[in-house]
Amino acid sequence: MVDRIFQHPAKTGSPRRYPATPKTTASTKARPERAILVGVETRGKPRLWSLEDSLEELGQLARTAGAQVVGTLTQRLERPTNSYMGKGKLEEVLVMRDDLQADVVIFDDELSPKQQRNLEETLKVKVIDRTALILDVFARRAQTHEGRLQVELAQHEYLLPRLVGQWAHLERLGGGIGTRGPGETQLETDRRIIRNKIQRLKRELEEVRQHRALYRERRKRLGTPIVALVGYTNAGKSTLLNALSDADVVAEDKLFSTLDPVTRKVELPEKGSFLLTDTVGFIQKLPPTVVAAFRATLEELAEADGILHVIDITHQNAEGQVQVVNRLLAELHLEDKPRVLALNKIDLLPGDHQEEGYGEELKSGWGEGYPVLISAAKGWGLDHLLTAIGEMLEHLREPQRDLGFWINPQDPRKERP
Ligand SMILES: Nc1nc2c(ncn2[C@@H]2O[C@H](COP(=O)(O)OP(=O)(O)OP(=O)(O)O)[C@@H](O)[C@H]2O)c(=O)[nH]1
Ligand SMILES: [Mg+2]
Repeated sequence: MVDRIFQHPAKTGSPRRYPATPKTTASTKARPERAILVGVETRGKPRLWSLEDSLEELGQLARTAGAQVVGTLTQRLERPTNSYMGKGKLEEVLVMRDDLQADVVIFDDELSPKQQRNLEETLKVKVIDRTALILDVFARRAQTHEGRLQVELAQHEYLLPRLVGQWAHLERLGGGIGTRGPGETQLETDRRIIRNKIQRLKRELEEVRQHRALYRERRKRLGTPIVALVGYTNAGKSTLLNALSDADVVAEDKLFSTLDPVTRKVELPEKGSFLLTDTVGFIQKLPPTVVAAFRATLEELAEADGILHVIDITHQNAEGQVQVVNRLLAELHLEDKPRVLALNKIDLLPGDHQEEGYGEELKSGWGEGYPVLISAAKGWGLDHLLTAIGEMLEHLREPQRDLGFWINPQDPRKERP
């Protein structure tokens, strides 16, 4: 699984290439890696997620990366320690490691290089954090040149500060091979290799971005409005794109099925059409380096005229997911774009969906944007959804009209369209 991003460049004799093909030794083929999940909740830190929900999501990520979850462990602490958790709890992890024959322990936050090193020393087993796991899943999903470049960039940015830890560790053990060198130490050489690689990736991505910008310019000149699908991972964005167009995008019950942007034309019922773009989903604790590395993809959102936010209203933590998406949209300076909220998967809810006024109460409290109830899988509510999108785009075409409602439906001055 994720070990390939920890492999030291010096050990391979050349800069690492990502995504590397995982080794298919007899043992890795025989059984999936057995993983223990560990999470810590610190007091006083504002949180949208319960520890248990967050670990469940971590488990989904781990399974997507090909691991088998054999155990979980949680702790509530004042603040994380130099080893992420308390000494006593670490003893428990050690016992679990042996009892459950675990190959890897996965931590539900990004570990500092120091924490990582301490944990590896204590646990004597592979230690992975949430960021590395997300990057591993991304590496599996990236199909296009752009996607792969972005994942590689994020992986190298992640690796750079962690090289220090690995070598400091060796030095403490009394130096030895790799810690001495004529003129330039091994660590400096490796850092330089990684920095050069980062520069190269950034240059290549800049070319991709410029190409994309040209392409978008051309699309703009054609005058077809663009709507961007956004939402938490697994909310049903790709299923909706498939339902609204003849797209054949992979949609499955896995996190981050989609990584690379896909755009399809969608016809409106009355007249006209728009372009609908499906991109990478969002997730809690998405590290800033990943967001920065995915700039080229996320710029697709910036160019959109409106946003279609897909929400899985059946998810136990739907409200938390919406807040994560809203927060990321604000970080990307997209909070002022008009929005339609597709409240998805209503087929999983009890009740008579055909009944007049069904689910009216479900529509409130989701925050900014115009809410529509749908089931992307069953094709329910799509006509209403298209009408709402059509009206949003209509408002955009007439700049003198007030867009306020689409941005804040709670604003009492605005009428529903
Ligand atoms: N019951 C039900 N399942 C749905 C509905 N829409 C999507 N799903 C399921 O939800 C899962 C995720 O759907 P996707 O369309 O892949 O979700 P996504 O938002 O594109 O997810 P990522 O690309 O992974 O971020 C799949 O198993 C879909 O079949 C729906 O309306 N009802
Ligand atoms: Mg998808």
